[in-house]
This record gives sequence, structure tokens and C-alpha cells, in this order.
Amino acid sequence: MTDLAAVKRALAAQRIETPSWAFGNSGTRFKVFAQPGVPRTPEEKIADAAVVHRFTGVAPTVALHIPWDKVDDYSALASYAADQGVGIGAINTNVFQDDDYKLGSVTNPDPGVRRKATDHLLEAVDIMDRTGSRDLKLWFSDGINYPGQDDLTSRQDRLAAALRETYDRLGDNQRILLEYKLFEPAFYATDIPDWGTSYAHCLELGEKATVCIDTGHHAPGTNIEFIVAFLLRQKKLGAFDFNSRFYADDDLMAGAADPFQLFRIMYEIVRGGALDPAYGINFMLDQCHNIEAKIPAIIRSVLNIQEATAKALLVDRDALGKAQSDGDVLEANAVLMDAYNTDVRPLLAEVRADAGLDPDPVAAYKRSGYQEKIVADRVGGQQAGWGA
Ligand code: PSV
Ligand code: MN
Repeated sequence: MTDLAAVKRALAAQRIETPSWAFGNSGTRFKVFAQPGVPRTPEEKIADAAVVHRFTGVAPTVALHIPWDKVDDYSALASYAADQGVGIGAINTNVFQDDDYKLGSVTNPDPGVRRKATDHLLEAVDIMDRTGSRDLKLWFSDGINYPGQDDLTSRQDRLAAALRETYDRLGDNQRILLEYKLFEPAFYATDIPDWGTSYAHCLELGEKATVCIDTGHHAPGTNIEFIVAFLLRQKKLGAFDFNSRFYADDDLMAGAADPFQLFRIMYEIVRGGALDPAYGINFMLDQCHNIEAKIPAIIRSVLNIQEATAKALLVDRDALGKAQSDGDVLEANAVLMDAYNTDVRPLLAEVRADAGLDPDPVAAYKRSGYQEKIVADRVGGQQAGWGA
């Protein structure tokens, strides 16, 4: 039997971090479709993130991406965020958008470029000191396009050296989240292509380094929940970048393409006791809203994760355990599917009402007039985007 009160408590305590860049313009390499009302400054992105939190109640932090969110005074930015009712979360580094990085950043054959890239990582830790952030999220676009282009092993050595230098700069309460990605922009060999490579570097670094799983960064058909279970068992899962995909790194709204996969992932989280924020996993979104309105899309993504989580929490673990130990394949599968097929929207509506929120955050946002206000106010200036 499931303890409904405990399920509601777990849902109320859940935390999801929004990405500042998802509020800005984005697109494919073919076209960026600008939207009216899009933020022009890091402050405006934070204001939008605060609105997502106001309507969902579970998104109290926003991740920054440097230099997209570069400001002169990060302490002032953190105070601004606090005034808006949110905190600054992970600091994401960017060593993929400079001409110098054509052949790689920290794995570049040129030591001067490696120095520049590593200095950026260290600068990000300085920023964390100012914003009070715990998490340094590292993603490297590094890799090669052609066999023979560079030496695979030397590139791993260079990567390890840069990671070590960065790790050694971390404060006591800071940590590295090391993200991997199968391909893109490198097409032959990426330097951190998979969770195993990330895991091995994290092990080498020490306990303040953990793996970040971006759900869009695998080969089609990869069993992501297995990776979750494995890393949890090793205490090396530090974060998610949630988004969904049909083909490659589509960066669509979390839970849009494959809600069943999201449920399976969240089931492993619940089973591993890792949902509680005290466990330390940063459940972030990393997605782009190229054709849909950004704030309601981010709210929708948060709701989709909440729904997958609610279903995962509703799995009758006793019945499942019994069916599993009886070797009752069909019953075990049925127990899991019963939870997945439950309509959890009324339950989540209750959790929101208990927290003094509107039970339907998307509708409440639409009624709020915020979208009309930002469209009217944010005229002139340069809209934020990441130059896709
Ligand atoms: C790379 O595809 C990635 O997932 C990394 O997390 C980057 O920081 C982010 O996307 C940029 O949008
Ligand atoms: Mn990512």
C-alpha cells in the first residue's frame, strides 16, 4: 500500500532548477525565430525564472551560463535573484563558442588554448564564490572529426589535467558536475562521449566530482534508467539536464517525447532514495524553446517532471518486490504499469492547492498578464540568445 501523505510530502519537497538560457532566443543551425518579450539581460532571465517558481512552487533556483550571463557584479546578481524569490544554481561553463576552440578547448593540441579554456573554468569557480553556487557544470564540445586528426589518449591526458586543476580550486561546499554527450559538434570521437568516461574521470578526481546525465545525449534506445541505477549505486550521480528527444539532442520539453522513459528514470531515483533535495542531486532542465512560448513551456516541463515523479512515487514497492522475488514477470510489470497509468493530475492539483498555488500553473500563468507585460516592456535592446 502506498502512503499517500508521504507521496504528497515528497512532491511538495521536490526541486527542479531552470536554465537561464531557455528563456532566451534559440533555434537550430537553420534559423533562430525571435520571440517578443524575450529577456535582454541576465536580470530579465532571472525575473522569468522567478515567475516559473511563483506558479509551480518547485523551481527555486536558476542555472547560469557564462559568458551568456556575464555581469560585472555577481554578488549583486545573486541579491537581485533573492529579491525576486529565487537563488542562483549551477554555473555552466562555455568553452565551445570561441574561434580558438575549433580543435578543442581543454583537449586542444595547443597548450595556449588549453590554458585559456582552463582559466575559464577557474573563473567560473570565482563566480560560484560570489553567487554562492554549489555546482560547477562542465560540458566540453571537445572531440575530433576524422580518424588520425589527433591522438585519442593524449586528449584524455589533457582533459584529466584541466579537470584536476579545476577540481583543486573548488571550495569545501562546491562540486563538479561532469556532463557527457555522444556526438555533436564532434562527429568521429568526442572526448567525453558517455557516462562511463565521465564516471572514470569523476572517480579519478574524488568525491566532489559527479556525473551529470543530460537525457538527450545518448544513442537512440539507450537505457538511461540503467545508467541512473548504476550511478546511484556508486554514489556518483550528481545531476540531470532534463529535456526530451526524438532523434538526437533535440532539447524539447522534458517529458514531451517519451513520458514513459521519464517515469522509468524517476522510478530509479525514488527507488534509490535520491529524490529528497538533501540527497544532493540537482534536477535541472536543459532545453530550448525554438517555436513555442518559453515561460509556459518551461512551466509545462516542470509539470511533466512532477507527473513522472508522482507516478514513480505511487509504485507499490511491496507488491513489486514480492512479484520480483516470486519471479512473477507479468505481475511485476503490471505493478509498475499500474502506477504509470494512474492519472496523477488531481493529486498534483491537491499538492499545489495545499501550497497555496493555483492547481493549473499554465492556465494561471496565461491569466496573470505577465506575458503581455514583458512583450510591452521589453522593447529595444538586444534579446538574449546563444547565437545558434
Ligand atoms: C550541450 O549540448 C549542452 O547539453 C550543455 O549542457 C551545454 O551547456 C548546453 O547544452 C548548452 O545549451
Ligand atoms: Mn546539457
